[in-house]
Amino acid sequence: MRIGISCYSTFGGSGSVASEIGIGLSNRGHEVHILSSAIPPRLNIHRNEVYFHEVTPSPYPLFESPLYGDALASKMADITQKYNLDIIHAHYAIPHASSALLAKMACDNKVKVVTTLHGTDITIVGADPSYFPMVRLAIKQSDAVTAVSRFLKNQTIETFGVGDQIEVISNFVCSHDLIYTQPENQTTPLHEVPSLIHVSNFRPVKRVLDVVKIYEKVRMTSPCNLILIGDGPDRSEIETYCRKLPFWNDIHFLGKQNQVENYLAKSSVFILPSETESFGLSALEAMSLGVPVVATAIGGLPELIRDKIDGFLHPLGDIDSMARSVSSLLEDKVLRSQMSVSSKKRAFDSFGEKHVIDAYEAIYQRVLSHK
Ligand code: GMT
Repeated sequence: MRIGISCYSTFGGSGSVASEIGIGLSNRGHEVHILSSAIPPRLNIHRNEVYFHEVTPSPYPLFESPLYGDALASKMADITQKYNLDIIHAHYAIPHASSALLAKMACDNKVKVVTTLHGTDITIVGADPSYFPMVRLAIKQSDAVTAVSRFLKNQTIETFGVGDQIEVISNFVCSHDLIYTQPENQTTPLHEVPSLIHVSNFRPVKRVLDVVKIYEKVRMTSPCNLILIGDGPDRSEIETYCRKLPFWNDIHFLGKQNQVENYLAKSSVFILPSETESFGLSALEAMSLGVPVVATAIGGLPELIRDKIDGFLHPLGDIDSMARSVSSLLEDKVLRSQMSVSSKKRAFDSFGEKHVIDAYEAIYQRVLSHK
């Protein structure tokens, strides 16, 4: 099949998932075209045989801001016609899905549109009145819609009153990446001074300040470092807060990193105290490297992390309980080792790449069989 994939080029999960799907499909012999404003970090086009098409909205004095959605729709229509695409797969509804529907119209309905809902395109931004009608239209008019968790499907139906047809296809870990090629029986090494780690886009929904407060409590009994990876609107304020702490030198703000796996593999506990999380790809990636997760029992996280087996789940904002769980993992090496093994097994047994790529291929074939 000839498949166009549109996504954000950020370090965030939806761009990573879209890139990995593209690579997986290309490895199976499909012709894959990625459309985005820049090459997504996960897409190593020197190594993977996928085409990349940059979307560049031209400025014009009349426009108050660049018209990305229109430029994307035009690029989708252009690429569909030039390469005779069968499918446009839109990742994150806003604006990719409505742009894809416009492109479909521009191509006399000769291309099918598959939309994957990722998270805040439903739970936060999509529910905002300024985007709601377009997201609802995309859910109704796409040839197929998928969601990355059961939680997200239910949330879509509850919020938009449509979406019974949505298929749940979870995110996945990739066996082709260096990060996932450690021997099966190798668990995370237990270091003399352990590190806690958090990876996110530092948006309010991630509650990174909770991570720091958990660390402050854990530090009272267990010596450890804190590694914070990523960047975003909350980083500066949190960094200012941390600079006032006596153990500021043990908190490492590393910014955006291409090789997060290098830090994950050396860490003892991953902390994810999000306010909402439709899936939690960063948690899955930590688990795949044998790092137990302490997180909120929210959104799609309980579909991924089994409480007291792969890590610990707690109510939103319950910093005391999360700190106790982190401390227990640091202090009890047997517990940590058991959870490390379960996490890794859970990641590969339940969230492996093969059945996810199979599922997307099956959807493409199905929508193409409907003339
Ligand atoms: O929705 C967002 O805020 C960003 C989005 C992204 O592009 O990373 O994250 C969502 O999609 C990821 C990939 O499917 C999921 O792993 C994240 O849980 C989800 N984020 C939220 O629901 C907050």
